[in-house]
Amino acid sequence: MNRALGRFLPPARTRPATIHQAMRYSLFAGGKRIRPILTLAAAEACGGTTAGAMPLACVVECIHTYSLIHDDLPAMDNDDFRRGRATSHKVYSEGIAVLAGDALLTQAFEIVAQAKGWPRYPHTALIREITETAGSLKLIAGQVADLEGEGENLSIAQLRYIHERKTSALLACSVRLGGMSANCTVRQLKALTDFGYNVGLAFQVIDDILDVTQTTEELGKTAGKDQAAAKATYPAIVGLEKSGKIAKKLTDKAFAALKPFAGKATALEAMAEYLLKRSN
Ligand code: GRG
Repeated sequence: MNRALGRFLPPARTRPATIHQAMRYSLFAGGKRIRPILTLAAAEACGGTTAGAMPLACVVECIHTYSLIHDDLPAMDNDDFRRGRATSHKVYSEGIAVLAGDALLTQAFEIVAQAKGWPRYPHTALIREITETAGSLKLIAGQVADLEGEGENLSIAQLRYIHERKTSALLACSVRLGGMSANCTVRQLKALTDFGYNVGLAFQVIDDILDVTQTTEELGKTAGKDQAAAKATYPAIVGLEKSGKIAKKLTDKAFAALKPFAGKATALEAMAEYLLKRSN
C-alpha cells in the first residue's frame, strides 16, 4: 500500500518541495489504512486482484488524508495532533496545509485517470462514484452538519445524518470501488454498499467511544475532543454501554450483507470484526 502510494505521488524533492513534502508528511504518518484495505478486501470478495484494485485503494487514502488535514485546521476542528504526530498546519503553516489537502484531493483524480477502467465501470462511473462521495452531498455535507451541530442538542436521527455522510460514505465508497475494480455484478455492488454503510456507521460509533475511553497516546490523535467541543455523539446521548451495543448491531448487519458472497468475503469479515474491536 505504502509503496503504491509512494509511486503515485511526486517525489518529495520535486519543486515546489514544500508541498510534496507536506503531502507525504500526512500520507505516510502512520494511518491505519482502513479504507484502502477495505477496497482490496472487496476486490478479493468479487474475484478481483490486489494489483487491479490498488490504484483505487490509493485514491480513497488520498481523499481520506486530505479530509483529515482540512478537518484539523483551526477553522475546522483545530487539532495539533494526528496520526501520532503534529498536524500539517503546525509543521508547515495553515496555507501549506490547505494546499496539501487540495493537492491530495486532486492527486486522487490523477490516480483514477491512471486506473484501468472496467467494462461495467468505465472512468466516468469511477469519477462519479468519487465525486458523489467527496462532494457537498456526502463528505462535505457531513462536515457542515458536524460544524453546525457543535453545542446543539442533536437527536439520534440528526446524528445518524452526520455519521452517514462524514464517515460511512467514504467507507462505502471504498468497498464499492474495490468491487468495481473486479467488474462486480449489480448484486455484488448492492451487497458491498450495504456492508460499507453499516460498517461505516459502526466505525464512527466506535470512534466516539474511543474518544472517551482511550488516551491521546493510544489514539495518536487528541482524546476527549468531542466533550470539549460539546459535540453530539452516541456515548453523550445514549451512554457508553448502549453505544457498544449499537456498534455491535451495526456490525452484525454488515456481516449479514455479505451473505451473497457465500464465504468468499473473509477479508471483509475480518475487517468488520477488527473495526468493532479496535483500540485506536
Ligand atoms: C472535507 C474538510 C472535509 C471534511 C470531510 C472526513 C471528514 C469530513 C472529516 C475528517 C475528520 C473526521 C472526524 C472524520 C470522521 C471519520 C474518522 C473518525 C476518521 C478517522 O479515521 P481513521 O481512524 O484515521 O481511519 P487514520 O489516521 O487511521 O487513517
